[in-house]
Parts: sequence; C-alpha cells; structure tokens
Amino acid sequence: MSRFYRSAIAALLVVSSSLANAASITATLYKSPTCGCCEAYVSYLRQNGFEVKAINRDDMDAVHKQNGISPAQSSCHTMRVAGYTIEGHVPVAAIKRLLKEKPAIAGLTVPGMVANSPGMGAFTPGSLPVMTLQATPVVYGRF
Ligand SMILES: [Cu+2]
Repeated sequence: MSRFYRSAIAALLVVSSSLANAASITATLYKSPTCGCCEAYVSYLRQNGFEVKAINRDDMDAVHKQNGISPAQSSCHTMRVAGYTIEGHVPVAAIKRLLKEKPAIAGLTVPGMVANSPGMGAFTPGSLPVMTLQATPVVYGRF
C-alpha cells in the first residue's frame, strides 16, 4: 500500500471517529418504573443517536422540585443533558438547537402528556410547541 493511501485511510478514520463522537449526545433520564410513554421516548432518543442512561425513580415529584420544575411545567420524565433540563416529550430537533444556541435558560419542556409528541404515538414534526424552562416561560419554537 502506498504512503498516500495509508495516510488517506488514517485521515478517514480520524474524520469518521470524530463524526461518531459528534453524533452521540449523552443524557440521564429519570422516570417512574411504570411509565410506558417514558420508555417509548427513551427509544426515540436512542434511535436519534442519544446515549441515554434511564434511571427509575419512585419520587418524580422530588425530581421535579430538585430541577426547579413547577407542576404546570412538569411531565412524566425529566432528563439532564449538558447542564440543561429537558422535561417531557421534547423533540430531538429542539434539544439539538438548545445545545447549539446555549441560551441562558434552565432547559425546555413540553408540559403534560401531549398526544402529538415523540413517544406518545403519531408525531407531526413542526407542530409541537416547546416551552422554555425559566421564571417566565416563552415558546422556544415549534418542533
Ligand atoms: Cu409521557
């Protein structure tokens, strides 16, 4: 094998391993052990390249309190990713935009259990309002 091909292959290996690193986002998700739609959401995240550590908790109210999530902003599972809190069935596109823009907010939420959201059955991308987690929540965008 020529020196050129050897260095070309070495360069390709470097590029592909850095792409793999860029694609996987690590996150920790807290949920109650009996939550089916939480499991469906974890599968959705994993299908989209997230490395998710799912932890069962019997005290989700306490988890919400620890993360400063009010009852009105809360949902069935709470995730921590890159210093942000992601509450409920938030689409991956919203999380990726958050990690890119890095706004000075606590995180994002889709409060409650919205039917049209990832992990909750049929989901039409671009239709779901995602709220910011902050003192005065605003719509972060439709995803
Ligand atoms: Cu749910």
